[in-house]
Amino acid sequence: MSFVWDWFYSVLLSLGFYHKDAKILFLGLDNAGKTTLLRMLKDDRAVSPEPTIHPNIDELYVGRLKLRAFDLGGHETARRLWGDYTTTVDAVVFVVDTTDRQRFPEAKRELDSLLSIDELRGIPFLVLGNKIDMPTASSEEELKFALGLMDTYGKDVKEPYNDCQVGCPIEVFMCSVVRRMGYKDAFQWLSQILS
Ligand SMILES: Nc1nc2c(ncn2[C@@H]2O[C@H](COP(=O)(O)OP(=O)(O)O)[C@@H](O)[C@H]2O)c(=O)[nH]1
Ligand SMILES: [Mg+2]
Repeated sequence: MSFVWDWFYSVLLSLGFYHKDAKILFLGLDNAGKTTLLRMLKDDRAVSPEPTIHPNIDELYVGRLKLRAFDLGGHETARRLWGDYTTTVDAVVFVVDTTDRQRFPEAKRELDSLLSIDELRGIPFLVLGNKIDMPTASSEEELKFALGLMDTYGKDVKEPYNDCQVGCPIEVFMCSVVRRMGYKDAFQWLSQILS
């Protein structure tokens, strides 16, 4: 636990995030693993007592950094609640359950609609293909195809991203939140993009 946390915490510190008002939105269909991920990132350095403040919303404060998770898909109230949040969002983490192929089209619809929101234009999108510990999980290739993300930013970030004209930098990383696999590389990518 503390290994991931210490790593995450040091990334936040190195980004100057800890003392900065920044917001990272965790979005995705219900059951994707957002609450589990935020719980994983929480320890006593986080101020909020429990991440879950509402069945479809989680919130976590780390210093002045706000992490917020919302369920998408069929939850119009949740959408209304996160609507006002988009103006100052620094990054979006979009979590997908890779074992739930039936809902890939629904996940794609939600992702596409996020990518078309003006306020989110130019903001980095990290797509996490979660639950790869399960034998039924899709491959990265299959997920990218299902989400229409065959042409992504690239995992090797050579320089910080600062040109919003060409659209959102978006990349897919496969992970297992419960096994604590994969998301370290993913957040590393995000932190390099943001730095
Ligand atoms: N096998 C597996 N199950 C996971 C993983 N992450 C989350 N889950 C399970 O998926 C279910 C939904 O997780 P939750 O965090 O509540 O999803 P949310 O609706 O996006 O907040 C729970 O039963 C979790 O235990 C993972 O990496 N692997
Ligand atoms: Mg949840």
